[in-house]
Parts: sequence; C-alpha cells; structure tokens
Amino acid sequence: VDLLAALRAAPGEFVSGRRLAEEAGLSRAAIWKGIEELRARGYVIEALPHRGYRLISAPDRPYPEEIWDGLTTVRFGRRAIYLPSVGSTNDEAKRLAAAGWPEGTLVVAEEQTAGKGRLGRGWLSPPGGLWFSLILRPELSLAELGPLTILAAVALRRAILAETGFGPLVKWPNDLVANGKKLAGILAEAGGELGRVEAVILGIGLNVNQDEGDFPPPLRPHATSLRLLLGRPVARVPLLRTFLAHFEELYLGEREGRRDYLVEAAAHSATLGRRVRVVTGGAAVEGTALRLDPDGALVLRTGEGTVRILTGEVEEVRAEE
Ligand code: BT5
Repeated sequence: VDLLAALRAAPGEFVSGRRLAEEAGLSRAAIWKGIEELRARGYVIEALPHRGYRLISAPDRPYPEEIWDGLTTVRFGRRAIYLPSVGSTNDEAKRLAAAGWPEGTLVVAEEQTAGKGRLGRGWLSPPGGLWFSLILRPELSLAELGPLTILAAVALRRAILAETGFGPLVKWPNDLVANGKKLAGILAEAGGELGRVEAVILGIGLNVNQDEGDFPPPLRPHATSLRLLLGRPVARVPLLRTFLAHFEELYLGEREGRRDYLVEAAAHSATLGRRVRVVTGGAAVEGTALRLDPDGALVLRTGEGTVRILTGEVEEVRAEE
C-alpha cells in the first residue's frame, strides 16, 4: 500500500482513514501503524478525528520516495536504496552491481562510517551531507569513455548552481572547490571480477549542511559546505534530483560522442591558467596548467615542453617573492 502516495495525491487535504483502508484493503489499525511509521521517518502528518490524515510536510532526507517525486530521469535514480548508516555507499553499490542491479541504481546514505577517498584515503561523512553512489554499466570501453569524474563534477556543479545560484569551481580531476576549499569529492571505481569491468561505481560526496564544528580541526582550513558558503541550510533532495537529471543528460550524450562538458569544466576551472605542482604516481611535475584534453588529461607547460597527465593531486604553486 502506498500510503504516502495516497496522502500526496490530496495536497493540503484530509484523507479519511476509512478511505485509505478501503483503497488499500487494510484495517484501520494497519493504516494507523503505517502513519506512525511515516512519522518516525520524519513526515509530519496531522490526524483529526472524523476527518482523517493530512500530510503537512516531508523530511529533507534522500529517501527514494522523495527523490522520485518530480524526478525527470529515465534511468538514473529509478532504482534507489537509502541507508541511515553504512560503511561506504561505493562498497554497497559494488555488492549490488555484482548481484546484477542495473545501470542507474542509486545508493544513498545519511552517514558513512568508513567513507572512502582516493588511494586509500578517508572521506568524512557525518549526517547532513549527500553521500551517494551510482552503478554504471558503460557500453563503451573504458578507453573510449570520457573522463567520468569530470563529467560528474560538471553535472554536480550545474545542480548546485540551479538550486542555490552559487557555482563552485571544478578542480581537476575529481573535486568541486570554493574559496580554495574542498566542497565535493568524486571517486570512480571499477566493479567486477578478475579484471573484467562489469560496472563502474561512481561515488560522490557533497558537503551540504555541515557546520564548521562538523569538520575536525585539521580539515577546517581545507573543507567547506554549501551551508558555510551560503550562510543558510540547503535542501538536499532537490539537489540530488537535479544532479541525477544533469548527470543522465551528460552521460547519455557521451554515447553520441558529445563532450561539451569538458568546455564547461574548463570555463569554471580552479586549475587551468594556474601554476601548479601535480603529484602523480610518486613523481611531481610542475608547470602551468594549459588545457584539458578530450580524454580528460591535464596538459601542463613545463620547462621541458608540454606534459599530459592522466590523474594526480594538484597543488597550486604561489609565485616566488
Ligand atoms: C575524494 O578523494 O575526493 C573522493 C571522495 C568520494 C566520497 C564519496 S561519498 C560517497 C561514496 N562512498 C565512498 O565511500 N566514497 C564516495 P580524495 O581526492 O582522495 O580526497 C580525500 C581527502 O579529502 C581526505 O584525505 C581529506 O583530506 C579530505 N576530506 C575528507 N573528508 C572530507 C570532506 N567531507 N570534505 C572535504 N574534504 C574531505
């Protein structure tokens, strides 16, 4: 029985318990229990004798029912799982991918207890952020596929801009930053066995409503949230829904060879035009960031000519006095 859908179908109005019970073929007691369950999940529902139930408000939690309400995608987020707490949504999505869940499956958690960054680093994920993963089953080979983390960063930037009016910068190869601080991080991992890529797991962490105190002191100079940037809390559900729409558009466009998101990434880049040091595979290369190649590589001008770098850690180099 979709009690929530029945309440939503009558916005601002009371729906009688008798009608709900009849439509669902359930007892009045079962309806009452269902209402209590919805309340426990954060829905505010008014109950009046002789009149019934009225939905007052829905929680800003990325429950599937909330994401689906107004979702415009055909594939992404159409299968979705919400977990109050999980080690890592990427690991959970990997398990689901191995069990055959389709492309577009979304795993989202309120908090992660073992969130992962790249190269074995951690990702701090307290309640109030958006921590989620998508299962991708690309038709293209990994070599043909464009740079997924940049595609995702552009889709996320678009969603933030649409929902808040604020546009963060894209920091090559997998971050969104604002005021020089990290706002979001992206982690793409191959899922599948014995070297055969059956799925790509795309994990995204966006700091939304954390306060300064939610970041441990060593991270404070380097991390920020939308709330800290804008001085007000930001609703997470519309952000996630809008992200899914932009991501789907860019990802499906990729199959037709469209890579215009690279132009967008370059136009709003925190990296291009700057003098940077890139640490990649233990070696460091210093130079001026010139452009992004179609495969997502960063091109640097160094003392010895131009160098293409596929992935690494970028650090800005300040001009010497
Ligand atoms: C990343 O790694 O930026 C990728 C982060 C991906 C997180 C998502 S959340 C959903 C999904 N499930 C997962 O388990 N992971 C993905 P990297 O570039 O290696 O950056 C990691 C570094 O960022 C850490 O070493 C910290 O210095 C810093 N950091 C950790 N938590 C942060 C946070 N919440 N905000 C900003 N910086 C953070």
